[in-house]
Amino acid sequence: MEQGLRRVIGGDAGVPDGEVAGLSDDDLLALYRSLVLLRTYDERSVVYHRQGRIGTYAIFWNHEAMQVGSVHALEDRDWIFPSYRESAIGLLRGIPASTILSWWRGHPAGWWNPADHNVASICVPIGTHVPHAAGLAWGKRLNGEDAVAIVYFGDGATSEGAFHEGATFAGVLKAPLVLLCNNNQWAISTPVSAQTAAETLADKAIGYGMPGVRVDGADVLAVYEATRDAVDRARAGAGPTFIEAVTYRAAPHATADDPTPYIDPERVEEERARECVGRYERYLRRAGLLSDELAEGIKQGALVLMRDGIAAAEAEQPGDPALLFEHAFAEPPASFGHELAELRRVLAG
Ligand SMILES: Cc1ncc(C[n+]2csc(CCOP(=O)(O)OP(=O)(O)O)c2C)c(N)n1
Ligand SMILES: [Mg+2]
Repeated sequence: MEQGLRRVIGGDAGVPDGEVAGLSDDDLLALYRSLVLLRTYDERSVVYHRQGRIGTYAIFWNHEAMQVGSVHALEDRDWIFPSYRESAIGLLRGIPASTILSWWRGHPAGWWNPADHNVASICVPIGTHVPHAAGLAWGKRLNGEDAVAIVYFGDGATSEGAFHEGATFAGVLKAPLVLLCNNNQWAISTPVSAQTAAETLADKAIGYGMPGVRVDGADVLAVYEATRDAVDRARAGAGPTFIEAVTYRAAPHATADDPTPYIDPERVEEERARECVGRYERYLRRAGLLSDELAEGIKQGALVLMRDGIAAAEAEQPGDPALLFEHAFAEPPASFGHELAELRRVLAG
């Protein structure tokens, strides 16, 4: 494991546990509930995929800590811009599991109004949501609101033009934005060493005139603390921060990927042994905050939520094909009329 990363959770090889000022015991347990919720969502989704109940799925196993730690550092008025790797992050804002499962089923019940939960649509094109998040953050500031935005993207996204444009824009305009890069070491089969010649991704921040912070992305408390600092800074008008959460993708890129030709199985095993949910669970047990009974109850609750979620998603009636044509244009082009009629004719035939 790399040295020089911001960390709070100890426990390995005699490293003492730290603490985060301002977090109560209830807050610490809330972080655990969120971790278990996301872990359960992810593990069940892989099963649902194998059973043919959802489509191709982007696994986020071992990335739960960077998602949970950062979301817990936000206020509800702050906006979240997820990539496909954070597809279920809206669960932490109250979006039902059935909605997100419907998204992976390609069903319109999986679309939500971003303004309902301040969670933008899941972004599949790499990095294109970085300028969107920068623009929204800047707009909030222009409106005199004190909301901030956070945008999630991967190590591979830092090579994209859209990332550069969004980061430049946010830096110059001092937009209240947190750029949270999940450096999981891989962009499908491209290792981060082929992605950049920079020593760290956080080093890129200096070129955009913003602080760059490196944190252990499998340490939920360290991510929380680093994000809270960045959010405070953004809210105070001091501008954006780039956070590099150093993680490891201990699962395939997605259910459609076979990583065996390019991955080092020993490294994967090592990373699986120190995965982020178990690390935090042991931290809470050392602190005397988590009993077997409480942990079991939280896990069972998450499983029930998933079972109900997939049942509700599967109970949806087929979507109206007209929805394909809605929401894209404020003033739809005239051609949509006959194109929809043609689609209905094809589907009926
Ligand atoms: C603009 C664009 N180019 C290419 C792709 C194909 N693609 C899907 S995932 C991926 C790798 C992205 O890696 P990274 O940014 O590190 O994110 P991770 O998948 O590791 O979370 C690529 C190239 C895409 N979705 N969008
Ligand atoms: Mg990556």
